[in-house]
Amino acid sequence: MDIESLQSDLLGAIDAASDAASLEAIRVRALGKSGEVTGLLKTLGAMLPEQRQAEGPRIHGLREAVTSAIAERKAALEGAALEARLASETLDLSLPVSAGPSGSIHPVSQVMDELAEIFADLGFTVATGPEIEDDWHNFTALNIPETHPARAMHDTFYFDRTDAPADDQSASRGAQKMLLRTHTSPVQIRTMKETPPPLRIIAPGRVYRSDSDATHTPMFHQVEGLVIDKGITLGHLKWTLETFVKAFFERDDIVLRLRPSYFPFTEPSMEVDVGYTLDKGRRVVGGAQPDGWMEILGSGMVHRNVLRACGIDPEEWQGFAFGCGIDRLAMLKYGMDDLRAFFDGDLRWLRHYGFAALDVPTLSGGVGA
Ligand code: 2NL
Repeated sequence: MDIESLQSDLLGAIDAASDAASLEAIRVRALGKSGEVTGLLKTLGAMLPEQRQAEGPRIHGLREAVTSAIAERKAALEGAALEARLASETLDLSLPVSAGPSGSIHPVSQVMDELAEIFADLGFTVATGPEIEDDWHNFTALNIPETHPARAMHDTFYFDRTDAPADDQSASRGAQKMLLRTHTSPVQIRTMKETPPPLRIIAPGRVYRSDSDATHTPMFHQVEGLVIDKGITLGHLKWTLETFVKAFFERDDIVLRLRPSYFPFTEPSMEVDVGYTLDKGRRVVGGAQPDGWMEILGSGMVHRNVLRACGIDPEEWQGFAFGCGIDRLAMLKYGMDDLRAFFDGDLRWLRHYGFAALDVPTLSGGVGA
């Protein structure tokens, strides 16, 4: 066959190829190892120089024409295939979903909801505030002196910037250091300054300390409670904590032990232990005759200096406050042993310990149910 008719033959076949496979078959037939064009190229070696000069450009021209025709046809076929796919794979976003949500409620969120519910029954509301705080609200107003170890760099995450907007306290002190709050107490400070007593609030949320090991994470969750009223005593504090712990652990045989302690913001101050009993070597909160004690809370009567800093007259108003770690409460109630797993985002852990997403987040969804 001469070169012209071979070329028109091949170009015709390329044009007629209707899919990638038939196009590939033509490429092999023409340009493959023993293809027709390849065969012609091989004949060049045996030709006399003059003959090669005449035939060479014609055979190379044939190869180029076939190669570019194949490339063109390939692009056209791929374009058409994409168009067809786009047309067939349209997504109707208005259709109803076929599966329910697959996420779950994190144990920390579950416990926060439980706390809000328990304290709502006792007349408390939930207060929130900024996680980026200034020195005054996080420390000074809480009667924490400049020299207190809690202010040291190794505990507190400070920001570089010192040009905080000056409020009425800082105006006389100049620019304030900004920091990540180390407890949720500044929320209560803000509430006391803004809302006249009586007050009953809890402040749950994230807090930050520069600390990281098996039992400490640099971010953790805390809940604090505050009551300000007339004639408030340690008796009110003790009853409130007992009522709370019984409701949270869903049993009545809870024994609390109050030990004298020290916090700069309360006077007197107490640490609260809860009795546990051993069940196959595991500590379980509760039991009328405890096998041992676990510390779960810090508390006390609000220091007069704190009340004064918030513009409340300590001769007229008294109060109690308490604070505890939410992550630890969750571990005790739901039997988790590694704090760090809380913040790993491991889906297997979340599926195991998480709570059903559409559950009403109440005590009835807890261990008792
Ligand atoms: C602990 C101890 C505590 C408070 C927090 C507080 C807040 C204000 C005034 C007075 Cl605004 N007190 N909070 C009181 C006692 C203890 O927490 O060990 N937390 C993990």
